[in-house]
Amino acid sequence: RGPDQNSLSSPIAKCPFMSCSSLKTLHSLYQGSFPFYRLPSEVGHFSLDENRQYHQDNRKLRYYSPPVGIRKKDSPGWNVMDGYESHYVRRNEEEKEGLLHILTWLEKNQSVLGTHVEGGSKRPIDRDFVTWRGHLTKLLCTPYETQEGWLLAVTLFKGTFYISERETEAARKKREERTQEQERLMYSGYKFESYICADSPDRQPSQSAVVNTNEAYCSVLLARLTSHSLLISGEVDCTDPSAKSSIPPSSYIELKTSAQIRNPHQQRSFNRYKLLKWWCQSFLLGIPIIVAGFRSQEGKIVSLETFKTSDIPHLVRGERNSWDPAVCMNFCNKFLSHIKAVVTKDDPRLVYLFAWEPGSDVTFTVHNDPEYTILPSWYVKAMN
Ligand code: 0WD
Ligand code: CA
Repeated sequence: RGPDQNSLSSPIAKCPFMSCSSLKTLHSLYQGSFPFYRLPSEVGHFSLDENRQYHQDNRKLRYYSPPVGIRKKDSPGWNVMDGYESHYVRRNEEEKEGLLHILTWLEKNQSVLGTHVEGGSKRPIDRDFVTWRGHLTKLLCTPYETQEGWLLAVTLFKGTFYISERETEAARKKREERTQEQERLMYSGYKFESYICADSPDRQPSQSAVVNTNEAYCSVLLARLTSHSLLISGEVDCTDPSAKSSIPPSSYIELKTSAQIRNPHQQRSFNRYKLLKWWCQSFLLGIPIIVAGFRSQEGKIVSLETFKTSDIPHLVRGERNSWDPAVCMNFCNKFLSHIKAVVTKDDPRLVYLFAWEPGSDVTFTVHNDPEYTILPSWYVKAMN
């Protein structure tokens, strides 16, 4: 079988120095001081309703409403399996939305982000990178990840790099072969949110409402990592009406569930794997607080714990086999520079597909097959 007629061979792959086409991920290579990261500022938001329809408002923002009088480590006893059979509407995971909702927001908010011509360049979206926060979380975790690889598709269009994840074969297989037990665990995370969040600041959480994973509130933020300007969007669980600052993202709270920790081994594993992901995810958006519900084997929340995102690196520092937030950010910084070096053709139909598997370097291939396209034609038209 001959080579794929629709795939272009990459000019960089012909480079005599093979190292210039791949990027190493070994964590020891990224030690050093913490790179400059400008705390994100919110420029907008949107909501996805129960039918996954986009709305240019905050109708799906929820309000943090913990049980009154509950003290640290109290046991609320919530049954997070309640309603799994009867009150659960699941998003269709076969439908790959890619950057759809971010692009919709960009199309409706061009005026917020257009180039100031005196700056020289004329970009319709005056940012270097546009992506989901979840994609950056994966990048930040890469130097410490030993299980799951990733595929990130990148297109350079009118001076902005768009990064969109593609599901790997392994991830698809894992999703299709999820056990009932895993499905129930996923549900429990959403159910936990419904016990602690209200739909409006003057109401109480509803314990009997349907859990519908189509619904989401997403914040859109501007951030900067060294020389890379970013536009990131991420799903936000709730806002705290009693927060000291009502200005997002500092009023936002991330909610998490995790298995109850019963021994030092479980504590080490929690610090090494869970806290790494939790920190990366919330740090990227500037979310200051993570509220965790720990569940028993019977599916009850047995304790609540509040983490300050900025404290997490101190909690894990000095532990054997620990992780270092500077390594995460330095790797991400280098990867974004690598994209700028590799993705040089400004063409909305061209996709540079970066692939990584644990134990290997990041490599890439170039594609112009429509099957790979990440920017829909309506978006390209709107920006032209
Ligand atoms: O198309 C894709 N491959 C992806 C789409 C991958 C990642 C995200 N998304 C979309 C989702 O549809 C979701 O609306 O982006 C939105 C969330 O973006 P994000 O904030 O960048 O994603 P992430 O940080 O990975 O996840 C935040 C929350 C999760 O909370 P927990 O506490 O479990 O981390 O978004 C939810 C989930 O509640 N979430 C999703 N919801 C529906 N479909 C998905 C998904 N694929 N991924 C995460
Ligand atoms: Ca969450």
